[in-house]
Amino acid sequence: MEEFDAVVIGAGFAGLYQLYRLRQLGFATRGFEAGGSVGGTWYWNRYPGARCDVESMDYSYSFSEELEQEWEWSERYPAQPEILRYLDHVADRFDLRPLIRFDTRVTSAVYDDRTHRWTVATDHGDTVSARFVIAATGCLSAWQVPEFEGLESFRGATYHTGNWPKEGVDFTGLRVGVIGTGSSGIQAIPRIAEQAAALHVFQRTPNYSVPARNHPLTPEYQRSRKATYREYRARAKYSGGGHSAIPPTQSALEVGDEERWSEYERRWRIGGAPLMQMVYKDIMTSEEANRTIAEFVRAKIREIVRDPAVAEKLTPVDHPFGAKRLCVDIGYFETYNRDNVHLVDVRHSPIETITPRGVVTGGREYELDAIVFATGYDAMTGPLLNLGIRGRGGRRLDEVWSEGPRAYLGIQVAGFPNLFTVTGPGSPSVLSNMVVSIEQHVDWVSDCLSYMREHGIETIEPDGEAQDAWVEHVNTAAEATLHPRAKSWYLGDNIPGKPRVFMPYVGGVGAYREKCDEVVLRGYEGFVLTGGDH
Ligand code: N01
Repeated sequence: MEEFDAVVIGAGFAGLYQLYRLRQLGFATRGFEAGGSVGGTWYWNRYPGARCDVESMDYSYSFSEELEQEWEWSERYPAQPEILRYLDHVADRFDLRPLIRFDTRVTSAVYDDRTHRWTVATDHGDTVSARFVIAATGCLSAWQVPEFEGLESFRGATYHTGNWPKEGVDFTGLRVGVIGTGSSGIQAIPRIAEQAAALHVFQRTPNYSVPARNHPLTPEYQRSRKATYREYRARAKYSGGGHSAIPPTQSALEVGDEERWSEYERRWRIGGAPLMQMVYKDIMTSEEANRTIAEFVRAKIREIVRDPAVAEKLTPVDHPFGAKRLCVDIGYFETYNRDNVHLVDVRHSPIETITPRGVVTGGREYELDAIVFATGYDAMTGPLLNLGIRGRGGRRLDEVWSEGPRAYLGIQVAGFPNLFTVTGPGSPSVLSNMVVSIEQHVDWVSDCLSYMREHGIETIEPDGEAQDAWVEHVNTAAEATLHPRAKSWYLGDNIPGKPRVFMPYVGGVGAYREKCDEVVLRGYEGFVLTGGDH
């Protein structure tokens, strides 16, 4: 059995940077990646319209000034092929590929109480031993197709946005059904509509979406941003969401109706999520404040969509603005003005069955040549539970988390020594610019491993009480916001039977970073370290 200091699972933004850091520190490391190349979410999500909703100059690594200066982004919001090119470039520039076994899925990771080592097995028959396992498996990588009756009988093609064919799909002249109107559906629908003969959108919950106002980046803009990149990055690290937008101090309710409306209008014209979410300080904490912006977006939908009945169906009314992940689109609502696009409400009459010819709902069969599932993910916990993790005493992670995820700082789980989760449940993760959160976690883990080596420490894992207190804090923080007022994947609502627990930490990346640093300064407070001279 090959022996390593560490195994890193996943080769997306998190895995690549983790491999880079560990090699730099001289740890013998093996990476495993289920995909055929690097990229993680950007390797799999090749659906038409796939694009990041964080601006490209923010959604990029900060660890290398040279990389930061030499890479040129072409658009305000990077499209999937460009992000994948960037990650390919990173893998080559830092020579990371030799560390990774591609097309290889980890099937189990089992801790040995006697040797304090992990045995990691894969679907390719590899079995390796490592002191540390670092799950860089992403928060949104376990795609899910609901269990529709008759699905396997469908004679046309089926796709999931999160597992899109590498060679692409040509929908020209086809009758296409898209199920799901979250971020993925909202991006894919306008592009598929441009090709399909007829597009049926099966919508269960209408969503809030704001325009991206995407545009090419001029060389002058890039030059000016790059001139102050360091200061900018420093601000982002201590911000709320991992970008440098200035946090509002005013309440939406302190402002007159007209002034507030025109501020929303101004920001709608500029486009993008942070600007719309951060207009006033109480948008996500006060129902009344939230209603003002929800009403604004509803009015926009009515203004854009010509058919009032369709506009009505597209209008979100059952949850506050931003309580589910806010979508960012390019021409989404406008798409419903096309003659070939038909909106089917499956809230009131859910999809009954899928037949060889199409989808049945409301007593009608919609004949289709292809179905696109934009139905989301078993978020945050799914990718970890799929690894077959067994910790101290052979305890399975899925048993330990049977009532919802419990982790200390979202980075380690009591009972699973030397296992680290990059952007795990209980960390800001999906509520932030992921790259900022990833770099912070990877740096924390790398420093921790160095510290352990320096002091001869054998194992690290959370103390149960510290973990309980953190989980409690994460829940209390979420309850102070409007997030729990929506059914969302943040709470596991999209997976039947999944315990309803708010998984990401709403406290912001700056406050969270300070907490993580403070824990280290206090000698890894809340962690149990064994062996060594600490
Ligand atoms: O998934 P989702 P996603 N019958 O879970 C519907 C990130 N992301 O892939 O809302 C009918 O949000 C479901 O309906 P409902 C981002 O963090 C980022 O779109 O549960 N419909 C919903 O409409 C995002 O939040 C980017 O009622 C069913 C949809 O499927 C996250 O990934 C781009 C159904 C699922 O929406 C996930 O987004 C893309 C059923 N049985 C993704 N089951 C950017 O950066 C589910 N649905 C821009």
